[in-house]
Amino acid sequence: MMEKIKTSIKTSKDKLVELAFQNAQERYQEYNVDPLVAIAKINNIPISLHCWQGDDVTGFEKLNTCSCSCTESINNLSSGGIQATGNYPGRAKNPQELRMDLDVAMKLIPGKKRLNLHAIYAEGQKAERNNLCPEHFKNWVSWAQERKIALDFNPTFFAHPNANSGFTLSHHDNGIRNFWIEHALASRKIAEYFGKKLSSPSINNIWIPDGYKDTPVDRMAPRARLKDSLDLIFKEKNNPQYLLDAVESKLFGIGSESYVVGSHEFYMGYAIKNQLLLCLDSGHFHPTETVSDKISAVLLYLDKLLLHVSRGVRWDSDHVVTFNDELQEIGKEIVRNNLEQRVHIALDFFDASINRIAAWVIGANNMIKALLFAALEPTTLLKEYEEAQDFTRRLALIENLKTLPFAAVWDYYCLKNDIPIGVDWMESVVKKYEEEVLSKR
Ligand code: RNT
Ligand code: ZN
Repeated sequence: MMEKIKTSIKTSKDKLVELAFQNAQERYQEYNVDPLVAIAKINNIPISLHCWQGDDVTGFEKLNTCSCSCTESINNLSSGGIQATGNYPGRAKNPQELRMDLDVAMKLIPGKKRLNLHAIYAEGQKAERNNLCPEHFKNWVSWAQERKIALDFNPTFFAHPNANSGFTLSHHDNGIRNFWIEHALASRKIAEYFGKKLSSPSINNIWIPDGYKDTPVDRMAPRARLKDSLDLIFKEKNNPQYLLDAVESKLFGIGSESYVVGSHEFYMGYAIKNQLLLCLDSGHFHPTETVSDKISAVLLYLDKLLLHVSRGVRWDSDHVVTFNDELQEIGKEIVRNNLEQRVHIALDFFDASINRIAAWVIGANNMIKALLFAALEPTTLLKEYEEAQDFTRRLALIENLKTLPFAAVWDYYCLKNDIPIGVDWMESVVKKYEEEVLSKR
């Protein structure tokens, strides 16, 4: 009986969604915009989901089998200036749990998805980070193959004794620096293996925490060492069919407030000189600077970009991305300029104060909403106004677009992908899973 009632409620809601969509189609038609075309366009733009939201960037190194006790307590060491705050119950504590959680989240996110891994998510025989190999990620590859998704990768330059000083690739000690160079080289091999196995180039993104808490005397030497390290790491050219290399800058971190070796200027110069991907993280700039404004500038000099879509609140706090102005502007920059092949979208946030699966779903769906919202824009008309210097019409139309029935198009997109409408997924999927699985961990 209960089931029957639920089904009929669902059906009437489906009907409402269909009706609202028909109405939306007519409203957007006024501006020569076809919502079905918009949906088809954004449905093919991949979003790389970051595995680290599921376990607060902890990784599984300490679970891996070891014959000695060398790096037993590798986790909980200095986290390199990034921090997941909160203690919501149910964190994934092993690869099986993380993959299960990802499966739940991914069913609630429409469109094309990838998964972004970090080196600390290796499985099997314990290996130092400089000795990691594709074998350590074979379970992730099988998982990805079954789901027909591709994988991206990141070497992990934090939460390790060799990163305790706060320096890695720019370390003054050659032994430590070499360890991290070898780790980066091993990571490129792993990403290349992903690319080959999954028939889609894998992006290997380098972010290091290196920097000083207080004002340094020598700003030049660590940057010169970082440049040398990168030259060695990228000496062997990538085959872009399998591997794409990215470098990620940052303004400051916890413990590197005064000086960051890999600053924006450093990596911008390095990426352009060596034609790598530049990774722009939306939490890594001064709060009044926006990544959306940087895309068109950087892409005049580089073929491709990587985005780490995040939300800084006062600092690089990695909050779940919301459907705010900046996210919408990022979506518009990509869609308006047809940059979906040149801008790779990856997410980067970690909130441990809310249900982690909901965090993935809310953040990823907001990113997709931003793309859909952009795809529903009558860009040609707006450009005409702009070229005619009719800024009055431009502003009026941009503001009007904000209250067109966008939600009806989003709901319809979800309906067609079997995703519960609105926040219906919260009770029917996420809270149910929390009760049955997460709360028992
Ligand atoms: C840190 C960088 C980096 C990390 C991930 C976990 O500030 O944003 O991308 O968040 O590698
Ligand atoms: Zn990032």
